[in-house]
Amino acid sequence: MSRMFFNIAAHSKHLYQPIDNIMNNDTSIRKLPTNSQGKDYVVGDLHGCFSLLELLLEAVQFDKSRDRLFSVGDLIDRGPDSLRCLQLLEEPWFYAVRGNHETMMMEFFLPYLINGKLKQLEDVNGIGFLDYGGNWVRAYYQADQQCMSAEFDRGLALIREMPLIYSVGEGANRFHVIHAELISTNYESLEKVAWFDSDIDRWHEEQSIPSEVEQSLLWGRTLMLKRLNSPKVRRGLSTTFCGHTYATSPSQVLSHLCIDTGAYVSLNLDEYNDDDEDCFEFGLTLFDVQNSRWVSASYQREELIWGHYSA
Ligand SMILES: [Mn+2]
Repeated sequence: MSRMFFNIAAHSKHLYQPIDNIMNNDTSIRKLPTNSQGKDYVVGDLHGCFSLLELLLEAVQFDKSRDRLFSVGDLIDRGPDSLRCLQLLEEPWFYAVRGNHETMMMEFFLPYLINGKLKQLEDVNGIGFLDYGGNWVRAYYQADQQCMSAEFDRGLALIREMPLIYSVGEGANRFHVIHAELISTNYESLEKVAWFDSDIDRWHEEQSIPSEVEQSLLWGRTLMLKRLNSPKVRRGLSTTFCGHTYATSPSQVLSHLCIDTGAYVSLNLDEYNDDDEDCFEFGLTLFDVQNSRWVSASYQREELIWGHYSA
């Protein structure tokens, strides 16, 4: 896969070129063939919890020469190593869709991306990014030069190329990776409406995702919060790995398999006032697509939790 970068390097302003579009929309949906050489894994919302991912990759003996790791997005914010997680996007075996946190970060830095200068690191456009977990970026602000560090700029450039949907393989082996959900915004007022593989194929052909679909992909919580007694599998929609809304174990509704189990929640359980024993199940989950097995690592427990998922 080719990786394209745009030059936002404020420290090399002679190379600076203004951008007219915050995201590279040509790559909103990426299709990949089945991995015939190795295994495919999907990991839940990393939120900077890089060390948990390292534990999991070691536990499954992830083979960087043959296996692929997909991410449901939200690589950054809240946890300890946000930039390190973003830098995973440079690895040839790593494929992440854009989450609402990457989107907020790009919107926050839009004036910087346009001007190449950042006079102060304040939330002037009202997005709330800094308060919503983005405070870590302060460490990379170079006030004397009114710009971010070079490695941070590189991370921003990587975000611009993140798609909203990865669609992998064909037929019965097909699966998708998204951040939140593929559900119509009219879901509650109308009949159940989950989008289908055929919609994804059409958006891919048209190289355009409708804006209301993009909102659901980034922010939707209809499925995970309402559950709605819906069947686990939605005919016409292949297994769709997603995150965004955490639970204590992977669960499936209308073909959406949510694998966000609250990695950053396990970082500081006290904040959540959760007396429930279940809280030790929070962590980062890595899902083995072909074998429907998963493993979870947490900051609050030494041992990994292994599970097998059956629809
Ligand atoms: Mn999210």
